[in-house]
Amino acid sequence: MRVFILGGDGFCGWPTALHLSKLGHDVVIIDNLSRRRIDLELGIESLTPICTIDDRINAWFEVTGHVIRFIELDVARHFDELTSLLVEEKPDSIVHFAEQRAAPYSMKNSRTKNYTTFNNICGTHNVLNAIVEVQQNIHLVHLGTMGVYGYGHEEPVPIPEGYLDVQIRTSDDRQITDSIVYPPNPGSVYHMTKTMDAQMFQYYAKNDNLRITDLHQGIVWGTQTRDTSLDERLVNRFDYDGDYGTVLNRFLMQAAVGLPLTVHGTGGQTRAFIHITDTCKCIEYALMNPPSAGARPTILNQMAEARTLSDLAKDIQLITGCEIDNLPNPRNEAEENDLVVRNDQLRSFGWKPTLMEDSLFLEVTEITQRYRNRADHSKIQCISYWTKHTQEQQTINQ
Ligand code: NAD
Ligand code: USQ
Repeated sequence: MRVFILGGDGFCGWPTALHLSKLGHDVVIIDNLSRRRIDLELGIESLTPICTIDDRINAWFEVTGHVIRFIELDVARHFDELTSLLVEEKPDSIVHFAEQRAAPYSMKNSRTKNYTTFNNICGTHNVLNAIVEVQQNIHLVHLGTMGVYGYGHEEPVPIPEGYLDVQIRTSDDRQITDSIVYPPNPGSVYHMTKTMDAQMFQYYAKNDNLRITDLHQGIVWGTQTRDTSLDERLVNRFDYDGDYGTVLNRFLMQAAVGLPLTVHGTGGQTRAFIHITDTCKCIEYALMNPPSAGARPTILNQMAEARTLSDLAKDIQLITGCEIDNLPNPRNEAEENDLVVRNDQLRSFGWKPTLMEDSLFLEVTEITQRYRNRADHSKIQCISYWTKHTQEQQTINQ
C-alpha cells in the first residue's frame, strides 16, 4: 500500500518508515522538520548523531534498494498543499505522528503551550478535513497516548480499549447499558491536545464515515530497530534532555555517564512502556486491520508492560550500580497510582511484546555507552514546571 508517514523524521516515525518500506510498502515521509529546529532552540542534540533526512533516505536506498520519498510540509499550516498531495498521491493510509510530543516542553511557558495546542489540534484537524475534502477512502492511524486516560486509579481497575461500558438509569427508571468514550483526564497541555484529537476522531468517524485507528501508546524506550542498525547513517534519535528525554531512556543514559537517576518524587508513579521495535510492529498490525467505514474509531492500547518508576530505577541500579536521587517533582501528578491496561486487540493480531527483561537493556546500554561522550550534562535537569507555584518553590529551595 502507499503510506504517508506524517512526522516520519522523528523518533517513532523514522523506524516506522523503514519498517513499512522494508515490508514493501510505498512510503512517503511528510515532515516540517520542526523537531530539529526545537533542538536548536533548546540548545540540545540527540545523543546519537542523526543524519539529515536526505542523507537518511539516500542511505536506506543504498543499503536496501528501497525508495522512501520525503516532502517537507507543515500539516498544521498548509492545508491546501496537504489536500493537493492527497489528490496527487492517493495514499491508502496515513500514519500521523506529526505533533509536538513532549509534555515538559508543552508546559514550559505560555508560548510553548500555545504552540503545542495550535500545532497538534490544527494539524490533526487539517488531516481529517483534507481526507473528507478529497473523498478518498484513506485509513488514518494516529499515535495517541496512554496519558489521555490519566494513568488509572488508586485501585487496580483495568483501563479498557478506549470505550467504557456503563449502566445508566433512564427517566422511566429502567437500567440500560451503553458504551462511552473513556473519560479523558489529561495531565499536561500536550496530553490535553491528544484528548482533543480523540474528540475530533469521534466526530469525523460519525459524520463523514472516516476510518480511524487511534493508538494509545505508552512511553517508548530503546533506540534502534533491526532496520536502523543496518548502517550508522540510519541511526534513530535518542533524546535525553529535561524536556524531550523520556524517563527510561534518560535513566539509562544517566547510568551510562555515572550520574544519579533523577526520580521525580517517590517514584510511585506507574507508567506504561513499549519498546521502539514494537511501536513499528503495532503500527503494521493497525494498518492491516482497519475499521470499516461507518464504525466508531478503533482504539488500541499500545503498551507492553506497566512499571513504577522506582522499580525501574532499582532495576537499572542492579545492572549498573548507579545512584538514585529522589528529586522534588516539577510536575503536577499523583505521587502513586495503579495502572492495569487491557490490550486484547493488539495481542489478538498476533503481537508478542518485547519486555524489558528480554536483555534489551543491553541494547540501549550499548547505545548510551557508545555515545556517552556526546552527552551535555547541563541539559539533563528538568526545568519545565507544571505550575508557577512549583517553579517558585523550587527556585527558593535551590
Ligand atoms: P518526535 O518529536 O521525535 O517526532 C515528531 C515528528 O513530527 C518530528 O519529526 C517533527 O518535525 C514532526 N512534526 C511536528 N509537527 C509537525 C507539523 N505540524 N507538520 C509536519 N511535521 C511535524 O516525536 P515521537 O517521539 O516520534 O512521537 C511521535 C508521535 O507518537 C507523537 O504524536 C507522540 O504524541 C506519539 N507518542 C510518542 C511517545 C514517545 O514516548 N516518544 C509515546 C506515546 C505516543
Ligand atoms: N520522570 C522522572 N524522572 C525523569 C523524567 C520523568 O521521574 O527524569 C517521571 C515523570 O514525572 C512522569 C514519568 O516519569 O511521572 C513519565 O515521564 P516521561 O517524560 O517519560 O513521559 P511523558 O511526559 O508522559 O511523555 C512521554 C512522551 C509522550 C507520550 C507519553 C506516553 O514524551 O509523547 O505521549 O510518554 S504516556 O506517559 O503513557 O502518556
